[in-house]
Order: sequence, then C-alpha cells, then structure tokens
Amino acid sequence: MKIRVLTGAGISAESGIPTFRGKDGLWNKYDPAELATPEAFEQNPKLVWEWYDWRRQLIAKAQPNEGHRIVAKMEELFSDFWLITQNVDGLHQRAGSKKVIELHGNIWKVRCLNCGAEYYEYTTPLPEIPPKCRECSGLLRPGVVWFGESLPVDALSKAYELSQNADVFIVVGTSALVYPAAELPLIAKREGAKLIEVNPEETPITPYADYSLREKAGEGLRKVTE
Ligand code: BJW
Ligand code: ZN
Repeated sequence: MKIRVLTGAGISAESGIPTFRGKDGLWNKYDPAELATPEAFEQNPKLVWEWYDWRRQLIAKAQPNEGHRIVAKMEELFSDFWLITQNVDGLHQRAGSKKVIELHGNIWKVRCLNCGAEYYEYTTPLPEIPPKCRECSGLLRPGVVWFGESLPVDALSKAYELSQNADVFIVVGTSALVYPAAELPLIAKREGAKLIEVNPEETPITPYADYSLREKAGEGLRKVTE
C-alpha cells in the first residue's frame, strides 16, 4: 500500500511552534506572509533575519511531538511510505523520519547571495544579524522558499510523482492555501487515492476528503493508525 503524508505547520503546533496564519502566527505585529517574501528581505534583511533567528531559537528548544512520532512510525510500518512536508523546522527528522521531502527548504540552511555557497548553520542565536557567509563574508539568506520563488525542482517533481501514485494520502495540519503544495492532495484524490485530513479546522481540502478528522495532529493521527 502506497502511503503519503503531507504536513504543514499545524503538526508542529503541539511542539510550541507558532503556525503562519491566525492570530497566533503574528510576530511583533508582523504578518508572516509579509515577511516570507524576497521583497521584504531586500527592503529589510535585518528585520527578516530577526524573525528567522527568533524562530530558530524556538525550534532548537522544541521537541518533536506525538504527531511527528506517529508519522516516523508509519515509515517503519509501511514499505512504500513518503512524507512530504511544507515545514522547515526539521522536527520530523528529529522524530526519526528519513523519507522526507522538504518542499519549502530548511530553516537551518543558509545561502550566500554573493558566492552562492549553501550550507547548514546551526548556531542559535546567530552571532550577528544579518549573518555573513563563511566563505566570502557576503550576505546570507535563509535556505527556505519564499512567496513568488520556485520550489526546489527535485523535491517538487518527486512530490508530484508520489501524489499521482498514492493509495492513501493523509493531509495533516495545513491550511492548504499555499500552492503548489495545496494541489498535491487534489492530485492524489483525482488519481484514485483515499484522502484523509487531520485538522481541527476545515480547509479547502475538506470537501474532497474521504475521512475528515477535526482533531489536533497527535490525536487525529493516533485514530488514523488504529
Ligand atoms: C493544526 C493544529 C494542530 C493548528 N494539529 N493542525 C496558484 C494559485 C494561487 C497562487 C499561486 C499559485 N501558484 C503559486 C502561487 C503563489 C503562491 C501562493 O500559493 N499564494 C497563495 C497564498 C495564494 N505560491 C508561491 O509563491 C510558491 N512558489 C511558486 O509557486 O513558484 C512558482 C510561481 C511563482 C510566482 C507566481 C506563480 C508561480 C512558494 C510558496 C512558498 C511558501 N513559503 C512559506 C515560508 C517558508 C519559509 C518559512 O517557514 O519561513 O511556507 S509561507 C508559509 O505557508 C510556509 C508554509 O510552509 C506555508 C503553508 O502554511 P501551512 O503549513 O499550511 O500553515 P498555516 O499556518 O497556513 O496553517 C496551519 C494549519 O494547521 C491550520 O489549518 C490550522 O487549523 C492547523 N492546526 N493547530 C493539526 N495542533
Ligand atoms: Zn559567500
């Protein structure tokens, strides 16, 4: 049985990581949708880096929760299993997931706008903001995907392929508003997969779901796997 799980910020909520949308998503009165853009970074790299530095500190202190652990367990139980995540926090990997596709990059990655160097930088808090490239001292940016930027080609094409040939597609903790990630469950459904959604709120996916669990990720995933 081909099982795919698509996760969003909601699965990390129970680890204390704020989601993007909704009042809990605000940071110093700023809307994440306005900070996660190349334009915001061009205008004010310091402000954007301060937001990322704050999130990196939260994530470093956070622990994976039951939802992450159940997803990691599913990978052990099913031979044809893949996790597709929009999250950049790496909590899935810390819970033991290995077959992970990161659609929006990783918050621990940095990329140099001057020389193109890309590497993982785990220091938190950052020693200076904005941080400088270890190779050339150029300006670094977070290794994540902002609005208007393309998703990593390999990750996205693999995600499309996995969605097209899924038997069961489980969507957890995403508002399903951000494309192209939001179309993956619909592709899976169109190609014949059973679609399961775990989310305390309704989303644009809900009308297409074969099973909807209006629950938090940990509780909902426990019920799915029982
Ligand atoms: C719980 C819970 C609990 C709470 N348990 N659940 C087609 C149509 C329309 C627009 C577009 C389109 N194609 C492209 C676009 C433009 C744009 C887009 O989608 N805009 C829409 C907003 C309209 N997309 C892009 O720009 C993408 N690039 C692209 O397509 O390139 C080609 C192109 C370029 C230009 C034009 C056209 C095409 C890139 C998108 C990059 C998104 N980046 C971010 C930031 C990443 C870095 C970072 O983390 O800082 O990704 S934005 C942010 O949103 C982040 C997330 O991964 C993403 C999704 O959010 P998510 O995970 O769903 O979180 P929330 O907060 O929205 O929802 C949380 C959910 O959890 C809620 O439902 C709660 O109920 C639930 N929940 N507690 C379970 N305990
Ligand atoms: Zn550099």
